[in-house]
Amino acid sequence: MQRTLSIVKPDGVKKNLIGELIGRFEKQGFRIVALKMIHMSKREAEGFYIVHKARPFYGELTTFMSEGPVVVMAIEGNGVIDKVRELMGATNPKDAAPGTIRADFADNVERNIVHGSDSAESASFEIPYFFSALEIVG
Ligand code: DAT
Ligand code: MG
Repeated sequence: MQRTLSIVKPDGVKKNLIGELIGRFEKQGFRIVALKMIHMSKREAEGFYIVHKARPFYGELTTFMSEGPVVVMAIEGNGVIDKVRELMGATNPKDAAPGTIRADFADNVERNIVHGSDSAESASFEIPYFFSALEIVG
């Protein structure tokens, strides 16, 4: 059984897509095992995206991720990491396959609605970044 970390980003929350995104994950048979709404500070967003520190878009990305509330969730299921990435679509909505979350709802590469861990290694950093063991249900 695998777990991934997903985020409804500030643009997704503003567009009232929280239920839409959770619904797409649940329809796959995955279980939400942790969930909360938070408004990250710039510093907290910088910590989450620390792997992208050297990228030219790091400043804009972390300003965007702290511009409003987000919904963070841990999702559990067989193959959930890759499946959530598939449901999200490519990082740039212009390249995202039809019917994916980003193709359906994202304005551009910087404001692309959703995050999902890209590997088991990433998930093992990202889930505990937001949730303690006590906040994740078995
Ligand atoms: P993903 O979110 O698909 O895992 P990523 O980890 O490469 O993509 O990048 C994290 C976020 O950073 C991405 O969702 C949006 C932003 N980003 C990525 N590439 C970008 C670019 N070329 N210009 C602006 N923002 C970018
Ligand atoms: Mg990524």
